[in-house]
Amino acid sequence: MAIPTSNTSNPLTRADFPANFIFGVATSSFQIEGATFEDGRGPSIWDTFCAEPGRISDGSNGEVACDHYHRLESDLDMIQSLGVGAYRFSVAWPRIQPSGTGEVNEAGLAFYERLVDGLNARGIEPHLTLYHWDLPQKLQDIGGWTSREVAVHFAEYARIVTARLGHKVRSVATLNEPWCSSILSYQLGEHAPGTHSRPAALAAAHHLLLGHGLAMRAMRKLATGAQLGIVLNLTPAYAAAPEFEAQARLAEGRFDDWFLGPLLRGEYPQDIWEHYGADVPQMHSGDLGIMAQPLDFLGVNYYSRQLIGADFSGLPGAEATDMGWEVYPQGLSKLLSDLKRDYDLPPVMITENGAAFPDVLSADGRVHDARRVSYLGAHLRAVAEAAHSGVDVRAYFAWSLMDNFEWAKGYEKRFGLIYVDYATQQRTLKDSAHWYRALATS
Ligand code: IFM
Repeated sequence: MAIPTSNTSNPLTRADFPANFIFGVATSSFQIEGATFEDGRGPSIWDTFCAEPGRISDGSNGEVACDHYHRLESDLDMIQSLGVGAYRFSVAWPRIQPSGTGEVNEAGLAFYERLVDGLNARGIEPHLTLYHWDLPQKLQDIGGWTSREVAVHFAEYARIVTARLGHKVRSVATLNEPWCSSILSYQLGEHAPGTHSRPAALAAAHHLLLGHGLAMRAMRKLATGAQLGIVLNLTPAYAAAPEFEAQARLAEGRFDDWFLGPLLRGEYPQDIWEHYGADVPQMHSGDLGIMAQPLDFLGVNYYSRQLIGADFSGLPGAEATDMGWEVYPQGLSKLLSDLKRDYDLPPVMITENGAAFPDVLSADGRVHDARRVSYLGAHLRAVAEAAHSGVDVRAYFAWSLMDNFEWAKGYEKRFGLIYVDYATQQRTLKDSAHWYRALATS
């Protein structure tokens, strides 16, 4: 394997990555599918949230999105045209169980089976995520993730999907970014259900991890051959000056270790537990043991770092994406080496990495997104370097396959390798897509 250098004039090739390294692209159900009321799908918390005035900055919703539900075959061809080896997608729970429990909707299962069969027929590995935030509304009506019962229902949903598709997919991840579906959703109020309570958020986080553990157990019993794991969004914290070290530790502990600890060590980080005081979740004996199921992989989503004690925009050479997030590939290097140092780490897949920029379709019919090419190149180089220094990292999924519904930011933020004209649903490969294909097929 060639030693990757930080010299950007030295282009990356497959040879910079371990043999069998997988290059993929990722999406999630609510962000691309549309067809929210078709074929028996029940309402989700995101349908409800979008209907509340002021929640989504452009006032949009997921009813049409990228119309992927109706364009499945041509979208599969489009993925194949990228030359990637894998596609990560999520299953919408309310398509499978419209009420979150009980009755199973065959049309929902059949849709994802067509998707998985279509990927396999095209030689693309399917990587399935069970929960990317579209909770059935009926389960929110009993408290959502603040209710312990929902963890039990999640395990049953996981069993249903894995019994049908587990033998046809390469991996199954239980949850995508539980920090977002707990803290961002129940404490910071930015995502559905949009509440503002720290105890509720910590209860939600606890039940999400419990649901993960119960689902892992149920899926293991099925022994389908799929690799089983979970996806976390991890964000290393840096202190801008020595006097901010303690705050940086707190920030990283709350964001990363609160989830990594129960999953990989069977314990919450003691310092953060004490910091949360009376807000900590109600635990039943045995919960931590359930959460710490052996993982076949850890999915890592990385976008940026947290800088504590300063505003990064004041730093020389600072660059921000359209989300206002700092471009900081060194954070991914630090994250991967810290994970290896601090935890008994299973194999890692980078399940999301990417950037939003205000892309435009040019008169020449192309989208010249040079900043995205540079962002992806720098982060992929960090991954190659981490692999070279001994981190067992096996895959990289660019976020995202195509522009899509960026949650509370609606359709205004474009993360895709493929440009979507929402008026016509026409898809156009951006320069970054051509660049990524050249790398993946090099
Ligand atoms: O679009 C999201 C995705 O759903 C989860 N991870 C972060 C992405 C960009 O914000």
